[in-house]
Amino acid sequence: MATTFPEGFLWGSATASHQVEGNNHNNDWWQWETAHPEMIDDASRSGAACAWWTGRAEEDLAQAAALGQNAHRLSLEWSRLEPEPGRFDDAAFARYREILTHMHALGLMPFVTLYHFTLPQWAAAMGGWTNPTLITHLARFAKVCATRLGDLVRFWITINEPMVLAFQAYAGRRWPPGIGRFDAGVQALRHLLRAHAAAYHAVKQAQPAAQVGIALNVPYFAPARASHPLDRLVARAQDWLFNGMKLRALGQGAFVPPLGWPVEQVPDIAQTFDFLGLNFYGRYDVRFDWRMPGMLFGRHVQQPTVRLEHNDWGQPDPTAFAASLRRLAKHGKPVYVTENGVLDNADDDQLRQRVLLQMVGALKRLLHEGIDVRGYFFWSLVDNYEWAEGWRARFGLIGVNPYTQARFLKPSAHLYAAICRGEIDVEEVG
Ligand code: IFM
Repeated sequence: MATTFPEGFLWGSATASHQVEGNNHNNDWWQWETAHPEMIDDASRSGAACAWWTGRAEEDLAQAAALGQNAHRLSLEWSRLEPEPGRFDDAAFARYREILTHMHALGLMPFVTLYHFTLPQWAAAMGGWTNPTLITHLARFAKVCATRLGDLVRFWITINEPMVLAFQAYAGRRWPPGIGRFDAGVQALRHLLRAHAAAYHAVKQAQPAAQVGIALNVPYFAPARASHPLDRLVARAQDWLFNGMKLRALGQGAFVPPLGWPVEQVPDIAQTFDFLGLNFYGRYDVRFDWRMPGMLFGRHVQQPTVRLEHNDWGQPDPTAFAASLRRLAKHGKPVYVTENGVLDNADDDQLRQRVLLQMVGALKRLLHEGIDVRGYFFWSLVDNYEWAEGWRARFGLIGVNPYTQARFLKPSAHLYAAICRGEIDVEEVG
């Protein structure tokens, strides 16, 4: 029996500019990789990445379409399109038009992210997201993009994973600018959410029929010992910090930071989305640990029954995935899974195949419950440059050797193709 997903359901995969295009030498990440190889696990650089800018985009996207996908999520590289404040580059716009036109010809519905982690160097030099001026800069960029590309793009995503960025780059030190102060993280998140709202209105103004959303990484935080009061408390605190705070701002227009920080009413942020995008990687089991104030006294522990080579993304648990999706759906707008995937460095990617089947099984269950999920984008179409993990962490359906640009299809690419084409009946999970 064939898998029953609604007519028009979008099955795609996702990528981001810096991770695939190559030679994005005018952004903050290029500068960071060059100046701080010690901050990248394998000291590698993005370099030519997957060579999408110089022509490989067409080939990989054609492969996605041949594998039964009908949508693709990519991002625009701000540093290419606006290399200096207020100066927009016609050649870069032309290249994106070429890629987007090609996607339409292949039957791939574009979902386009305006800002996916990389800032033009001029914006980074202004202090990045500690500087509220970036709010109007992103809004202007959004308006120009919608004006110049709106005939090819109906679905826009303003910002990718604002909280991950605030956490890694401002509260933490792993990503540029590597400030490492909790207050800088809170400030960056506030500015990012305001920039999202400003970009939302800017796109709608230029292109009223556009559907504009935001991609949120919403992991599931569970107490490591289910009935332990301190584990429960710290799991809730981490959930508030990582998930609750941004969802409250987007839903009700109140910015409520933890630890006694003042509450700020931000009504201009409330309801600034036509859909919500869920990026889901895993469940974190949180155990109270008084030695970890920076993590709100919660340590992430791995259940002894789970074996993963890397646990930074949490346990890829379908029940937790379903809970995060239900949580976003409560906001009353359509939901898209804008990213879901798992690190698996093995060429025969058995873990990736297992996880894919479980997550699609959970999705099927949610659709039967009546949850308004309209699409699923696997992260990622191709192995690509994984930020602080460099080339060491592989997430692709298609294997890529960044040094030779050789490609190969992993078993998960074929499995996903069978799912997209409705050729296998995935078992419901949950
Ligand atoms: O590669 C990243 C992507 O840029 C944002 N979401 C998570 C992915 C895997 O870590």
